[in-house]
Amino acid sequence: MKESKDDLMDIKKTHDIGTLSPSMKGQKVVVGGWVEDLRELGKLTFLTLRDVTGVSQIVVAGTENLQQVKDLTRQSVVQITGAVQESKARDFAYEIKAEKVEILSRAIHPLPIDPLGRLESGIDNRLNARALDLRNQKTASIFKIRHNTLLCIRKVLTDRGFLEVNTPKIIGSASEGGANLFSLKYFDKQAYLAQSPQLYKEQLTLGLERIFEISSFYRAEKSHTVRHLTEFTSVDIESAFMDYTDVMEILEQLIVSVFEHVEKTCIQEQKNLGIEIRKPKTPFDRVTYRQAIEELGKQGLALSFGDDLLDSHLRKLGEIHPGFYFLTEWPLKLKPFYIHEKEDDIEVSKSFDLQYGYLELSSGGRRLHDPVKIKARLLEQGLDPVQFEDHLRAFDWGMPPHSGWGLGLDRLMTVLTQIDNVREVVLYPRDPERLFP
Ligand code: AMO
Repeated sequence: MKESKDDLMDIKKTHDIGTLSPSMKGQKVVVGGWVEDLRELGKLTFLTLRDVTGVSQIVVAGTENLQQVKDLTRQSVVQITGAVQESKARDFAYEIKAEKVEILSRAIHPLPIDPLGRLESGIDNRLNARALDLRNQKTASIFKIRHNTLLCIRKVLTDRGFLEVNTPKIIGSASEGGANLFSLKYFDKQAYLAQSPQLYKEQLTLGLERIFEISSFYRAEKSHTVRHLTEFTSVDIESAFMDYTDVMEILEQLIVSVFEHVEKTCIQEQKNLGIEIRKPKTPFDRVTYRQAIEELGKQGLALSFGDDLLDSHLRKLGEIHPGFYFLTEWPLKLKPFYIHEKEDDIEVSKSFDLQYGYLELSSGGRRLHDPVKIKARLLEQGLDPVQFEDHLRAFDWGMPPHSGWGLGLDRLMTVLTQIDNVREVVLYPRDPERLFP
């Protein structure tokens, strides 16, 4: 069988652009990437070639090579074989003199968005062409920071003795109760998408003591805000033999470590985004719910014990406590059935939210581990204990006291990158309107 030109072509590169330097003068290299810019100057054509690691200038000369790049569109993918040489260009410390130019894939013209960002595109257009949007260095920087955040979270929790687990996302009954569940047909049965790993993570403390999960969860909420998605990423931990104040301390340390790690490892990314990531001040303020309603009362926002804090209240509290702070000890009746009461003040719960100004980043608390109490709380909240039978069984097998939290990774990313809209920090966000791409 005759091989086609494509089969014969070696598509590999010898170097990523980011590894090249002026000290490699004279060395032959094969690089590949996409053409950001293209300028004809007399008998030469200059290409600006980018790959995921960096950007370089390519000098193209000679009839055959010039013919190759003559009608080349920006963002097309090329492979260049050539030698590193000194450059006279202001922006480049070296350049590559092309010996061979291979066009691997042509980009159409015009493209749906300008990935260089010279022509500004609205967020909807950018999300509709998300893969191309990632060639924009600002957008790529967000996801490099996200990657480094995840690396750091895994390291910190592993070092603290937590084991990473994966719990099911297709479930047979509601994990937390409530109406915001997506339902789906599971062959001839009714199933749901998990809102949270809550029940599984609690059960797992029975055998594994300290666990964490980083995963997508689903909420069928028709919220059109910059902080809500229908599919979001949650970092969840659960630990046996810890109280709520212990897991708050872990959360605070984790946040500080993430900021320190990203500050050090994502220097170019911060430049690209025009931001400076700095370690937050510690310890974070700890404000009880009772203190919070007192503070709000002084600002003319009168609330009684047991009232939920609305967006307007949280915004006011955010002005009083800018940055990170814990809002603790919520009225028990405002918290889910699994949250433990304070032994010396049973209307109050052993719970907390981590706030960044008005924005809720995490919530957690000490859990009930006595099945009799859990059943009573389910009934109080109008939930049917029969629906929770599988879960409750585990509480008869020797369930240790335990605490945990769930942290919204996407919301944390908006704080780190100083970008308001959560859609910017998620590759393919899902909200009530957006199901594609
Ligand atoms: P909660 O429902 O407060 O708690 O969720 C935990 C954190 O997840 C994030 N989050 C969201 N982010 C984006 N879009 C959404 N629709 C969305 N919903 C929630 C928030 C929130 O603080 N089981 C408990 C946690 C626990 O007690 O361990 C729970 O799910 O940042």
